[in-house]
Formats: sequence, C-alpha cells, structure tokens
Amino acid sequence: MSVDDEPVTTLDDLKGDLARRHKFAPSGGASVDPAIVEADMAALDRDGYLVFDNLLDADECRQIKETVAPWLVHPGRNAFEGRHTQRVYSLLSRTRICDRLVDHPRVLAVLDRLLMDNYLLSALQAINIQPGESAQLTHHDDGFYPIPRPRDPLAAATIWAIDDFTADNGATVLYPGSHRWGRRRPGPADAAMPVVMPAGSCVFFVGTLWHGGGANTSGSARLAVTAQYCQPWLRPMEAFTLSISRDTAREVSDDIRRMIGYSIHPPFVGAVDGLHPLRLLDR
Ligand SMILES: O=C(O)CCC(=O)C(=O)O
Repeated sequence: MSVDDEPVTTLDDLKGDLARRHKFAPSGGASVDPAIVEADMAALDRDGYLVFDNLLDADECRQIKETVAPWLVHPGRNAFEGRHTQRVYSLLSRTRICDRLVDHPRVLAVLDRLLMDNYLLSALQAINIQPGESAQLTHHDDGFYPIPRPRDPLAAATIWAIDDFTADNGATVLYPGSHRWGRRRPGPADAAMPVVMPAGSCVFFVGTLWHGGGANTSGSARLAVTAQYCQPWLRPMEAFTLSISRDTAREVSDDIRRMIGYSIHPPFVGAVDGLHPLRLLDR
C-alpha cells in the first residue's frame, strides 16, 4: 500500500489508526456475550461498581497466595499505604501468576466500553491488610488527575479477593452511587458498604467511586490483588515501560502487551522514535 492510499487530510483522520504493521485488534473481552456485558454496564452506570463472583477457583487463589507470600515483607510507608498493610508493586515484572486477572475477558469487556481503545494498565499490586490495620483514607482512584468532578471516569479498578473478604477483615469499603457526586466527599450520613465476597471474586469500580481499604479487626490477614486501568492518554501510576523487560513483554498476552504501553493512542501518543512501540519487540 502506498502512502497516498491512506490520506490524512482532516482532524478526524488523525483519530483513526494510522499504524500499518500493528493495527488495533479487539481485546479478549470480545468473547463475552454482549447481553452479559450490557447488564454489567447497566449496574456500573447505576452503582459505580459491580462484583464478579468466583472467577478464580480455590487452587488459583492458593497459587497466587503462595507466589506473593515471600514478597509480603515491608509494611506501608505511610497511613495511606497502611502501616499494617504490605504491598507488592509491579507484579507483572515478578510473576505470570496474576496475568489472568489483568486480562480476564469479563473485565476487558467492561473496560472496552468504559474507556477508549488502547486503554492502559495503571497499576498491578498485591495488598495484604493485616490484623490491627485501621480504615484507609477514603478516596477515588482517578482523583490525582486534576480534572474537576462531576465527570466521566478516567480510570477503573478491579480488586480481586484472594482471601475471603469479610466485614471485619479489611474488605474494600465503597459508597454506592458516589461516582456521580460532584465536589462533595463522603460524610457520616453516607452509607458505606463493605464488599463482602468469597475468595476468587472481584469487585470492579469506576475511578470516580469513593472507596477505601477497610479496617481489619479480625485475627487474620486479607490478601487482594488490584489491577487498575486508565485512559490511553493519561500517565499510568506504574511506569511499566520502564519496569518490564522486553523479554517479559514478549511473553505476556497481546492484551497485556497493549496495556503496558506497546500501543498507540492515535495519532502518535506512545510512539518510540516515530514508530509503533511493538517494532521494538521485532528486533
Ligand atoms: O485494599 C483495598 O481494599 C483498597 C485499596 C485502595 O483503594 C488503594 O490502596 O488505593
């Protein structure tokens, strides 16, 4: 195909996929029955969150737990990370065990409708809330992007229960419907809801929903893995293009590769030396 076969003469042309060799392809979310995804989207629009029950089996949860256990060493460095909470960052560069959470079709199907093509992975971490931890400061995950509310979400998060989430072991606490709030913050009169769910389940919520990690007044720890995603034109929280080697980038799924930065937000956002970043992996 010659250059003239793809004229770029209008601003709308610049919104299209200009890549030649590495065209955008639909995500694994395309395999999910559209009727199921429409129901998920309706719940998300109404409440700001939805729960996917039992997407992982007990064996998968056990494997994740065993894999991350040796890395659960350091307590948080401030009250937000949690003084009695251990976090493992950049899980993608350490193990393949959580890949299936990051690119789960039910999650991608919702992200495909919520965010723009080539949305990015913003964070992937394990969060182990230990007994004695107090409730985390309530926040919404896209609050550090300085764009005033009310607005559409710029990001979305999943929190996967690797242990059962109970009302007293630190289950994520959220404020249903708070994604629609303007400038106001949760107060004592607002109903907070702990996301009680069995291990292997996942709560998905939009970046505008107020929430926080719960207090752990039980006798055992609560392990979760959170994968967070953002619009393709925003800076992700974790710099995966710096933390993940090219060998690892070759190993992961097409969807994960796209989400860690081997993709372009048209026309040129994410390019490397004027070329599609996937060209780096051809070498
Ligand atoms: O661990 C949780 O349940 C929530 C953690 C959270 O929202 C955060 O650290 O930003």
